[in-house]
Amino acid sequence: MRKPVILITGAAGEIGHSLIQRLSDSGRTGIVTLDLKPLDPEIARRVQHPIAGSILDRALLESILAEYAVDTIYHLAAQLSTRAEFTPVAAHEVNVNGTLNLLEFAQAQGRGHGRPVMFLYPSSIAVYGFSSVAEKHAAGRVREYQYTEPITMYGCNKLYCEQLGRYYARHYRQLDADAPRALVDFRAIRFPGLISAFTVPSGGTSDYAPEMIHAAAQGREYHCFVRPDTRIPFMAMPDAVDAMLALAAADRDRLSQTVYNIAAFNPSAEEIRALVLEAFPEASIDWQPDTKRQAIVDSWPEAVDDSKARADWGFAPRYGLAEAFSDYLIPNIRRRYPSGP
Ligand code: AKB
Repeated sequence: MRKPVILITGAAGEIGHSLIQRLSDSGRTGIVTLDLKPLDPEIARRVQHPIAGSILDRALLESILAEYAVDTIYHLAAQLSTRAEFTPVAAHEVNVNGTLNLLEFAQAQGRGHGRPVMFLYPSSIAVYGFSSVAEKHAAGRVREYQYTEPITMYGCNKLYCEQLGRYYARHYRQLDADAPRALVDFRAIRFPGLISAFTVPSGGTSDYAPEMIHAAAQGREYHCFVRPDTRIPFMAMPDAVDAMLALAAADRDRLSQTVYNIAAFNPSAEEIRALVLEAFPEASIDWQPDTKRQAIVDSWPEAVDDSKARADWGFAPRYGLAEAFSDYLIPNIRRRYPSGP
């Protein structure tokens, strides 16, 4: 008998860290993880089987298939937008071929145990692409299908994988005489920039917000790589994890689409700086925009329309901007860096 489990790829990353904590705090056992990097020991103890390896290793995926009955996959492994621009082919390999491997894995799992495998996929606001700041301002809150002409490899990869997921969920091998049942229950969320009190991201372009806060809390100066007026959507990590769990728990019949925007707050970089200075008045934060990274952030929307997520599966974030700082970020970050200012 294969053991029923949840599989989390990219588990050592920021979302993985918080997701594992939340699942295990709620009593969920049977978590198997796959990542090249080792998990933090505090996270690893909550996992039944942390597997060190790559999503590109098909033999490894076969062995997981043979050992476990995977009901749900959180496919978090990805190369983020800044990193992907330096190694676009490698990023495509991980972000697209890795996702294809996992979708095939899910289909095979579903065939093995005869029921659909839930496939949760974190997409991103990077799937959007504006050609100018004027167009971005004029667009305001964008819907899922608008302005999807990304300018980054990561954005292209995420947009395409959303489509791949929809294909596996609805049209897989549609011409086969014995067309297999669609056994992948694909559900994607387009995440804004995420801010965690416990981890600092790396390789992304929305990283300026979390970097600014964590630097101030450690008494380190910060040179912000975007202009003060830069505005994109952000969200506190607990709301992102809650959203994934809420989408996973939603009744499939209520889901009118496979990909959902979600939104919480969308401060300018200057507004973030002001909140950081309120908490850490001695913080030294200046502006040193990097034209190339700035262009990436300028191509992302300043706000997204999440009315479908709210209507279909009840998405409702706990934290607005002020509460994210006062109730979540600042108290936890102060505890995290006890020798900070
Ligand atoms: C990145 O900056 O690449 C990510 C994202 C917005 O998806 N944080």
